[in-house]
Amino acid sequence: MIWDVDGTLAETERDGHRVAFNAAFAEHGLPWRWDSEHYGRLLAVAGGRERLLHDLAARPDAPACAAERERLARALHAAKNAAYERIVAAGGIGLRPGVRELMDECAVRGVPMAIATTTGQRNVAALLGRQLGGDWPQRFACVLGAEDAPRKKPDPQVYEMALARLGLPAHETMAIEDSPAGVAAACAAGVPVVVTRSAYFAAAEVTGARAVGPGLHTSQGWQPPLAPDGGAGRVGLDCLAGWLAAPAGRLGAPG
Ligand code: XBP
Ligand code: MG
Repeated sequence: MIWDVDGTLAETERDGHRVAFNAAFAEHGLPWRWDSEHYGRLLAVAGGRERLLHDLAARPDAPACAAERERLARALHAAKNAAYERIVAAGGIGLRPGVRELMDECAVRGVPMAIATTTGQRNVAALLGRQLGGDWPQRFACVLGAEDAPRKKPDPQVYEMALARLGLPAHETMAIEDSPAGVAAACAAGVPVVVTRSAYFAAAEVTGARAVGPGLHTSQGWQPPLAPDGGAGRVGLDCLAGWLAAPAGRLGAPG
């Protein structure tokens, strides 16, 4: 089971990374603030530093020189990550409903888990340490982030590395993702993927996912519809296995 982080394990973007970017701008005495809508548009660019550079390139009051923008983006990104760690360490962002239950089920049934994310290791550790406890790394066979896979999603690098570390062929794994870039990355590595829609990608077109739905906590609103699950009322390993047995499709509309 290969987990994406931002948007999938937790709704980290709007109330975490975005707020932290704004704190970094303020710390640097910059007047810029990203509102929720603007940040939603910027999420088309994967990677916080890359996102920042993309925004700076369009700002008339940002440094005109590309090397200077690079320097500024590095400093702001470091300040953003420090602010993000503070937000999640304070418990400001919980796991999405159903995530913990599926992780626990994986543990009970001996299904190895991996993390494959575009964000950095420290951000993952801050979130999961707070939400799962200090022994959280023991739950995962590998945790791969920006430092391990510098080519960001939709590049399949992080998924290819996860397969190598798990020592499994792609068809024996699956990914849980929330964004079109994440789905594209998993698909390009041959990893079957199920989408739990996050706030920012609630209506995004998703191509190649085995199933798309509102979250792991519910058996309602999934496309294709959930097979009877014995009354658990959530998405468990048996439901996921049923979807994986079906061919990939084009599941665009929100379920
Ligand atoms: C989502 C991203 C990340 C985060 C910010 O990653 O694109 O860039 O928005 O984190 P995923 P950084 O969905 O793959 O977990 O600033 O550390 O990049
Ligand atoms: Mg994501």
